[in-house]
Amino acid sequence: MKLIVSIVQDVDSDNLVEEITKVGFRVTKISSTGGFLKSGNSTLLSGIEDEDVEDYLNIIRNNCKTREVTKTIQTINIPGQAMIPTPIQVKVGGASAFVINVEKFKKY
Ligand code: 2BA
Repeated sequence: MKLIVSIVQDVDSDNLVEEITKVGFRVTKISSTGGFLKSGNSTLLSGIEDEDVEDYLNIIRNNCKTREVTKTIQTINIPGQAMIPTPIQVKVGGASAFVINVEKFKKY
């Protein structure tokens, strides 16, 4: 069994959970925050049998879109000068998925 931890954009998460559960996989959704943008995203946890991993990853691939967002960073050109807010475009991935070996899975 594998534990698949995937970080997805909030806007894709409801539909993704729907598609994951529709075919019988189980999922837990956790609200999370990206360290770079400091904005909300969603982390999904699923325990998946080895032979189903590719099917599960395909569902993620088909339901998460890459989008561009604007982030304002503070830049300074000369020491002692005021900080200048500078907008930059950041491409946020459809999903970042980690597939982790599960040593043991028990339900009580
Ligand atoms: P954030 O950390 O808020 O990052 C959002 C997007 O900002 C990233 O998209 C990436 O395109 C960009 N980015 C991140 N750090 C950067 C940096 N130091 N310089 C320039 N651009 C940077 P994604 O790579 O698609 O990541 C989306 C979210 O997935 C991340 O949100 C984070 O919450 C999570 N994530 C991605 N890779 C991760 C990893 N290796 N470990 C843990 N969480 C990860």
